[in-house]
Amino acid sequence: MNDVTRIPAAAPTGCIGIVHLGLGAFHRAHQAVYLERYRQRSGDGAWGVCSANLRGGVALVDALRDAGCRYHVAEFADSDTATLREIGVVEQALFTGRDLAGEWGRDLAALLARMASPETRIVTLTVTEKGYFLSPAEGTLLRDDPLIAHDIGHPQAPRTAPGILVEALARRRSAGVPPFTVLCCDNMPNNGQRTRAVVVQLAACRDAGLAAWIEREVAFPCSMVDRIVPAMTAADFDRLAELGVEDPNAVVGEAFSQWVVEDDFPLGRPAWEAEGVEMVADVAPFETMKLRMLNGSHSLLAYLGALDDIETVFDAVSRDDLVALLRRYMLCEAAPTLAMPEGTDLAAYADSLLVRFANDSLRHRLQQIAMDGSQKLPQRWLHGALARLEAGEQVPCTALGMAAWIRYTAGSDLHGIAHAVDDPMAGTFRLLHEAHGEDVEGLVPAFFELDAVVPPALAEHAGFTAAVVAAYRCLTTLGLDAALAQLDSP
Ligand code: NAI
Ligand code: CS2
Repeated sequence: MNDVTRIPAAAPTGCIGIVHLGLGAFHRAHQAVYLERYRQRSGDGAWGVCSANLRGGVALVDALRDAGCRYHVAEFADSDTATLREIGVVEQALFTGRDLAGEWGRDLAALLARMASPETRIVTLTVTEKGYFLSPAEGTLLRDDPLIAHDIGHPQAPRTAPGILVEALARRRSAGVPPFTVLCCDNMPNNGQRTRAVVVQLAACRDAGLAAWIEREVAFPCSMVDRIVPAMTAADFDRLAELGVEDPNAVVGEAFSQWVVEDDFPLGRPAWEAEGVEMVADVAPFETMKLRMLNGSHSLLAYLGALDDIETVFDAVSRDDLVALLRRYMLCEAAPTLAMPEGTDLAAYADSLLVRFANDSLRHRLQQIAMDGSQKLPQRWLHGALARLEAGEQVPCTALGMAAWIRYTAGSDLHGIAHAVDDPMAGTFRLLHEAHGEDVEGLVPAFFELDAVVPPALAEHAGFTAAVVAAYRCLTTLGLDAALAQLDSP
């Protein structure tokens, strides 16, 4: 490592203007970094963060507390150039999930009190796509989910992110405190609107007046978030130790970072613009571009690569045939579905993504990206594929991706090596594979009947179903190389 820049944290202020739900790697490497840079540049100490884990991660919360809530972010431009940034803007860390003894809500009272306080003006979230308990295709609340059912029955002791938002807003309404702004930072289309929808639907299960108040009074701006932040590996911690950073709470990310936010903060916000945050009136074009081109490419690599024993994004884009697939998918199947501002160069954006994917300092495991496909694929592939098909075009790359995803959910790769299927619908997938076995003509349509994932209009497109069946057969009988080669001579 030839070029290392070290930046210490600004002094803590004890002022907490923001509560964050989902103290994961991305929050620590993205929103918290912008806030730390803002605090250091502006001297404005009002926007400290109280971060909470609602599900898992109690060890991280406690380790962060032991470290005075300070941790490090290593930003790698490449394997020779890094910025080591100490983060102090997280002023409090809480845990409200189920602990090792099976008890829920250790710090729930503290979190709800913090969110009900007039000092809290913004609540941000990175709880993963599944943390909103929405049907991925329709965006409707999953009322039958056991945790949502619990929160409907016990609204003052919520266990889900939507439940916590509703209870905190209810307390503010009762106390005459104006509502905080809710800023979703998860990879979902129209993420602010989808968060609003689930919060209002859940509130309506409790009190129609509260639901109407939330609908009328609470701002849910959308945002597009982008920084590749892989889950830490032992090799990452070793590399940081070589740089003199012994920190169990550290995270590693690429140097690139982008945040595009709808400017709708009735109680105010940090002047993020100085840190490069783009404040806009409408995030949708940026969000759709990123979800379909970056995340759609990631998911293609995840399922095709995982089936052929490829471990990381870097390993995958070391193969010319997979780079060719991504380029074709981005330019021929994703880009034509985007409505971008005049002058947007999508070919250049695609090239920039391929450069980022080839960052040799990140070990971004394909298995991590493959997680929660049922929650990701509608916005990454399926909405765009439907648009292309309705325009009379074909989507062979997406068809191959869908074939790979369906095969991936069987729980083994093409060489018979087992892998975990980490997805809220994993049980459903297992039943479908058991029911259909090698009968591809039955298996693919059965997956297409999962209307929580596959829009019915797409499932009814016989040409697409046939293309996925053919791709599945080729992939499973001839392997990845042949399936990729087949794309050019369907
Ligand atoms: P992570 O695994 O480090 O953290 C996941 C967080 O989500 C944890 O705080 C966990 O407690 C919480 N969570 C998971 N399921 C939940 C549930 N059902 N209810 C409440 N909380 C739940 O993952 P990471 O890297 O922080 O990513 C989190 C999200 O951030 C992603 O799902 C994505 O939406 C977004 N994101 C991630 C990027 C990355 O490169 N890691 C980049 C852009 C966005
Ligand atoms: C990845 C994203 O895990 C995944 O699904 O595709 O977390 C990706 O790293 C980010 O969206 C990049 O901004």
